[in-house]
Amino acid sequence: MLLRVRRGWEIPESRVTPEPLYWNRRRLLGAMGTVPALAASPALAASPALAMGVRRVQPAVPESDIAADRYPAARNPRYRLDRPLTDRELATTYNNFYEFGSYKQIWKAAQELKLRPWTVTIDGLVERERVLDAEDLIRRMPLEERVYRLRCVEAWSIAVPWTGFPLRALVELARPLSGAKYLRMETFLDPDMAPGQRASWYPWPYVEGLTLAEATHELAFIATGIYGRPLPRQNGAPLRLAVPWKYGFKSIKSIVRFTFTADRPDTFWSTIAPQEYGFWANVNPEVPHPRWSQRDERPLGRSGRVPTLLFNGYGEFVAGLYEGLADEPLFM
Ligand SMILES: Nc1nc2c(c(=O)[nH]1)N[C@H]1C(S)=C(S)[C@@H](COP(=O)(O)O)O[C@H]1N2
Ligand SMILES: [Mo]
Repeated sequence: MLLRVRRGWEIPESRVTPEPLYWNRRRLLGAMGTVPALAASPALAASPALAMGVRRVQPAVPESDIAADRYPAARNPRYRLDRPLTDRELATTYNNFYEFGSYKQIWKAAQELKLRPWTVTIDGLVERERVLDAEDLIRRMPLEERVYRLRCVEAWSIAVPWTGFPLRALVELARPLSGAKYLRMETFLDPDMAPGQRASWYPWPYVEGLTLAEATHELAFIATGIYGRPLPRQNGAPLRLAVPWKYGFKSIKSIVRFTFTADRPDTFWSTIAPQEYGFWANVNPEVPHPRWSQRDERPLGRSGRVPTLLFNGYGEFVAGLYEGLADEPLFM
């Protein structure tokens, strides 16, 4: 049978890191001597278990308190999973958020993310540019819960209940002009707060983009919460994108700006490694990454691998978006 089962060690972490500067980073870590200390987080410094030096304590992962009274929201039953939910513990302590470091345990460093004030700018080709307070924006949106899968290009995956609102609701609020063809999204820029942003070889701030057809597709979601509570900082508080048919790097975290443009925006990863990460980044098990196969994936918390699905299993929803675009590199 065609199903190939692989073991975790067959794809070493050094090969699945989505950037070509692995050795630079190793050199830098060596120069720094240590990885960032737990004591950097006031919330953790106060933990008696850590003060006593107890190892392997269950981290009490703090969540944000933005519009906390709006949670939990009713689950939208339209979106279903083919697998169990990932444990909250895992999905909130194994993350990619390069602003806080290029290792998976950035959740500690990410507690430095200051959520108030947080403004969201809507600009570019819109009827009227505006700056909104993130909490006000979240409060005026219709919150719902959706269980979605997320497939990282590095071949690990999670299945989580996001709370949030359709990106289309934000596009409608923005009233784009007819010349708008793309939506560009940008993460905060604050190297004092986010140590990863002091790494000058990255093109900060993190930028992602969608076509307007993608951005107004029913699946495109702005997550403001997870597991029935506001997002923890490490998962992209106060608001982040969730586009489950695309590789995880499209789902940009901690957004401060939505810009409507006529031209396709340059994105963070496609600027760093254009031969490896493209604009479209739709999941396809048949199209390998230049350095590894995308045929299967490792769901966090489960032993063994499962087959990766075309459009991450969302083909019935999204395949129509790409008709007539066969010449585009849709799957990288
Ligand atoms: N701003 C920002 N957004 C980001 C990233 C990042 O490094 N910075 N990493 C991306 C990648 S590669 C993945 S897989 C997902 C991970 O989301 P999670 O940590 O909530 O599972 O966030 C994406 N959004
Ligand atoms: Mo990723």
